Amino acid sequence: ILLNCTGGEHQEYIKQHVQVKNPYLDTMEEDILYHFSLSTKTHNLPEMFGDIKFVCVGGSANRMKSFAQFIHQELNLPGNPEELRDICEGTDRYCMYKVGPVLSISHGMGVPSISIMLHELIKLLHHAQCRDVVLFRLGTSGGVGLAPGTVVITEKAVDYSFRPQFEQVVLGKVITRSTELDEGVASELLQCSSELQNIPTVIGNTMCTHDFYEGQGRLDGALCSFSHEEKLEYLRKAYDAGVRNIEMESTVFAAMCRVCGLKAAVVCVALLNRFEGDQITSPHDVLVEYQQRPQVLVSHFIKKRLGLA
Ligand code: R2B
Ligand code: URA
Repeated sequence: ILLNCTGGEHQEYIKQHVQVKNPYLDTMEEDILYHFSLSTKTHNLPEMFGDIKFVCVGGSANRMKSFAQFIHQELNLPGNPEELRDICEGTDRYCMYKVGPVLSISHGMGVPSISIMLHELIKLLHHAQCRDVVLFRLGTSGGVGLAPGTVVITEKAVDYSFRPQFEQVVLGKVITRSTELDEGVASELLQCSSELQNIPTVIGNTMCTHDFYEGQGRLDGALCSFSHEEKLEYLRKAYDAGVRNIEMESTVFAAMCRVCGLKAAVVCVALLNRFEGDQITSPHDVLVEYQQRPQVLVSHFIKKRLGLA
């Protein structure tokens, strides 16, 4: 296709298609997406995934299965949502469900886990020749000065020093990548939240850490090397830097999507207010309802984009 493109068309192609940033990939005869249990030789990826427009990722396999069932209902698609097949059933690393133009995938907890998934997902979208794809991370988080249940649309994903960057060690050296997200998608999501009831939503910065306990200033881990006052001082500094929630994947998610020309957004519900405590004490049913909020919001976005809402 590329050979027949004029300069302008080529630019258009680059803009719309999912780009991998690796010259070696094109020289490979087969690409095995090991953690998905898929391969370019054994699966017809353009046929299986070519119509994907929205990719939703989240930590838990069960939650991403429920999301797939939910979006199936919301889009009024034929067939039984209870019978959705896990495309990655050949592995238990990640689960993946396709519902019309929506792909729902789990990524596990933390940067290393989501990063492996994103390498293979971006290659999958590239091999499948997908165009104009928007990616969402739907997650949970700890709120910083927010009431439990508040949904945070991430403005900037920031690191432990509140910088909008992600550090990756490559060949023993640190490479720094920007974590800017798509402003347009974020404001469209905020607009969606105003059209829904019972989804209190804010835009703010999201801090990504490499640990749930000490890394997030918790006093309730197996180890704790700081005082209650020091914890509050750190959270206060985070708040002053615009941080409204803390989770464990946003920076690498933002950085990888950006490099590959994918529009992306992070939508996480705050399960607690970290100024008030560290343990997650809300009852199970309350937590389940909180976790549905990012799903309802993103589903509304998708339906609007498809002209169904
Ligand atoms: C939010 O919740 C998980 C930890 O409980 C982690 O994956 C994250 O980012
Ligand atoms: N996920 C996190 O990473 N932190 C929290 O406090 C809650 C959920």
